[in-house]
Amino acid sequence: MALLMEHQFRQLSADRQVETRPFLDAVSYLPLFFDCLGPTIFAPIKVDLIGNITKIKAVYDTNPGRYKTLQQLLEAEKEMYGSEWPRVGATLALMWLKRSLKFIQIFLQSLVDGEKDQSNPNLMRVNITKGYDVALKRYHGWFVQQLFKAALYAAPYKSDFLKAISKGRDVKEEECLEKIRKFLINFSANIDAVYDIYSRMNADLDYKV
Ligand code: 0SG
Repeated sequence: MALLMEHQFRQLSADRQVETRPFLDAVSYLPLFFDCLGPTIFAPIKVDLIGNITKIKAVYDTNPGRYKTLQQLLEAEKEMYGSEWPRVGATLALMWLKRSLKFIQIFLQSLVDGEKDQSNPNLMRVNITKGYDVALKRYHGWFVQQLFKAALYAAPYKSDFLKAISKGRDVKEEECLEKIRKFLINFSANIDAVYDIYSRMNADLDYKV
């Protein structure tokens, strides 16, 4: 759990604006999360996630003052790109990034809620599938959905996953789940706020890859 707790997301202020810089700092550690699921097989997912983060950061770095919050960044791109928007620039990258973050959120929430396959309680397929169904499935065509089903069998046991996110330390399951619960408070609030921006600005797209 050390992996997540050392890089907590910021608590949002009352206006629920997500500041771009701290958000990018916090998400930059999340690709490591996929190493804990399996460094080789999940490498393409990690690459996709790093690509999203790099693209958003590149836009932010051109004018940190103008893009102080994620909402300001989307508003600026909307004006800049006209009819091409929102399938362009950092807006597109953040649209996909938020889905990967939502996958992680729902998966971890399901783990801490104790959802499990009663006959195989050390497997995480129930939790991973819930994350996938909520966050990603509707944006994936038949082929990618089949890849997901196959990849599910390469997912680690829960005990090994919890050890990996605890940086190799042997921690008690309940202790680790309690830390995940704490991590999820700010993490979930940030993700919900990003989803709200896309919904308010009508910036989400429904196409499948
Ligand atoms: C889900 C399948 C898991 C299988 C894992 C095993 C093997 C890997 C095979 C590769 C498949 C990886 C899945 C990646 C899919 C990507 O196509 C999609 C869409 O990606 C976006 O496409 C990019 O992220 C965008 O990048 S951007 O920053 O430049 O804007 C952009 O390129 C966009 C295309 O836009 S368009 O040009 O069409 O307008 N990515 C995802 O779906 C996110 C994947 C996260 C998966 C996490 C969950 C998996 C957990 C599995 C655990 C068993």
